[in-house]
Amino acid sequence: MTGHTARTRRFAVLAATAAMTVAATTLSGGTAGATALPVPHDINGDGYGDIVLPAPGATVAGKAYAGAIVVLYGSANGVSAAKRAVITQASPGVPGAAEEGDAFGSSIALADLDKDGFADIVVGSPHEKIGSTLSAGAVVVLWGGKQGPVSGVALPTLLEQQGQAGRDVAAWSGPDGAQVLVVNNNNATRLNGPFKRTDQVAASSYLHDETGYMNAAAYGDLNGDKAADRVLVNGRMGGWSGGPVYVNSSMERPNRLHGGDGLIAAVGDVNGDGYGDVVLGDPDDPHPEEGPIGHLGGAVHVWFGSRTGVAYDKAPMTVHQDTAGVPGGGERDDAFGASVAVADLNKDGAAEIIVGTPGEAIGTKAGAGGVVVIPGRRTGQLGSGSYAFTQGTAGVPGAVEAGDRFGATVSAGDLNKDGRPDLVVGAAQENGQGAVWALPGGTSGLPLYTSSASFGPGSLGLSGGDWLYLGGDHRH
Ligand SMILES: [Ca+2]
Ligand SMILES: [Ca+2]
Ligand SMILES: [Ca+2]
Ligand SMILES: [Ca+2]
Repeated sequence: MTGHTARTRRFAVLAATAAMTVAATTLSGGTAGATALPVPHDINGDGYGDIVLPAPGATVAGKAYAGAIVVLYGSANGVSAAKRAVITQASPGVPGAAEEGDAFGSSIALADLDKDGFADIVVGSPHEKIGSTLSAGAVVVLWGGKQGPVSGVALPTLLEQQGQAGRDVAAWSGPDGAQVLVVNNNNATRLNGPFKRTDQVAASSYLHDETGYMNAAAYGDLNGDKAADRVLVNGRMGGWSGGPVYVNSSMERPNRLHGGDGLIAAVGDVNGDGYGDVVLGDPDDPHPEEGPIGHLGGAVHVWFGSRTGVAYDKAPMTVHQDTAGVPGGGERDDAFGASVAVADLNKDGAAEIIVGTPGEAIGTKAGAGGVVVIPGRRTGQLGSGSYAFTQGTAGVPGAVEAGDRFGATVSAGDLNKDGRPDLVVGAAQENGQGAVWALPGGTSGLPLYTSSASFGPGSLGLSGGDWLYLGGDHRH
């Protein structure tokens, strides 16, 4: 893809509208929030993990950028376009109405919120107009079930006046109950369960009040108590390459990670000690006026969990393309860390970090993009044994083209019930509209490139022009 700058602006105007009240300390750059691929969960209860794809720029009944999501149901053969559901705000049972620029599907999270055995889908539409407020944002839950999602409920977002509620969402279901985190422009709201299909969600709490530009949220278990720990990531701020990061923050206790810096987060047990670790993607190059913060080409930072959670005063372990064992080298605009997922691909007990580098040049093709997998390990510096793949890897469908942004989003989870996580990769600008790849995990942990499949808007029945963002992109 090339030459779509004018349309980017059109999307930005349509989709971002008046709520672009970016804090003065924010560097220019990101407009919409984190648009990531969720971790697969079983939505229809057949035992196979299902993946939900964002398509926030899809046209719905003539409404440009109204947005859609696509459920690809897992099976013994993984996912296929034949077993899918395309869901929009015009679908029966979905709260709200499909309107131009809503960007439904900008954020997605999966968890069994009502604990009926079917995973439920939390979907944000951050540019939804509420009353006369443009881009107030809205979040809905679509209930999982045997027939897939056929009904849903709107969640209270509490802080609509902040704008862009649903920039990102995270969801949790554990022995301690269910929770949803809703990120808006400057803040985040936690919604506590119980979530019931028959009731409005009752309990909600105001969560966080640091001045800033909130970008992303994640849940995990950092101290082994099987209860939810929350990670919130600010957007770009002056003096940082990304934004500061907060763990279990509240109005009273911000709990900011020392030197914490990134744009997106994922949680998984990278060193196999039973405690979830916070993995941050920090894709931005050091800013010339702000000093040498960040790493050229981007980086990933890991805070290790422990019995007492993450150590706020400790430095993280940092990995980038100039770390020994990691393929490639850090170059301007690689955007290593633009997407991260954590999953134990080779089943050795230490989870791998899957990192997107959507800005990476492949040969002479600028911004073609790639994915790097960093093996988890119990001790020592992460990096050794890393490997990378692109659309040019033998067996991977597609071709390396400039500006595809392959790796703009990544996810991992078992879609074919063989016990091994499969990889899902988005290329935000494939043919200008985006596309998604599913790569089955092999016995060695390496993806089975020759068994992988790709899905474009046509194969999924989506309509729309350029900037459809099938598969998402963390920075529109
Ligand atoms: Ca399923
Ligand atoms: Ca459920
Ligand atoms: Ca750990
Ligand atoms: Ca592993």
